[in-house]
Amino acid sequence: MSVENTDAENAGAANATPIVGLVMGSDSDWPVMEAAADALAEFGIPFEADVVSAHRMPTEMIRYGQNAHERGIRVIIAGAGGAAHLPGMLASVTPLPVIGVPVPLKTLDGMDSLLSIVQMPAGVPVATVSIGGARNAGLLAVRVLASGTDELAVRLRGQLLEFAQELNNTATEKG
Ligand code: RP5
Repeated sequence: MSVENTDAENAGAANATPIVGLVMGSDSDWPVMEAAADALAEFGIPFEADVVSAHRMPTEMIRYGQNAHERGIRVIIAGAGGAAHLPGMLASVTPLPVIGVPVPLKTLDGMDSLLSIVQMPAGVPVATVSIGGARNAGLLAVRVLASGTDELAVRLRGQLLEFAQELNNTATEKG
């Protein structure tokens, strides 16, 4: 199931094969996860956005994790709230790097989501960003893709350096 979106999705990368899988437990996670989509779009990264609930559609979720790399996906960003097992479950069946986004719900301010995602046992790594930190998840995915020496990596490294410079300039202006 695709998330109904967005101006951001695949901006600058229309019709390209997705290389980032952006998934979430529910379409109610989209207002938080959209920031990851925006970051990917800023760097022209082709991505797909889907709802792949670990407990409502476990078979599809496992299939997604098992097949993603064969479809050309290179990084998975997974967001979920509450008992947020989606990132860890995906990490258990994929060889790809998984970046987990704890989505804050009304109760517990997202602490439940954070602890569910961050406390993975050794051997099943999930790179966890802050509560609601979807933008950093998108930027971290860009950095993963910017490693190596292929054309994409070189282009992304150049963009990341410009991006860092802009951040520094903004910080200097603010004093
Ligand atoms: C989690 O339950 C989802 O990731 C979402 O954060 C939360 C609530 O889902 P809905 O009841 O809004 O579909 O699995």
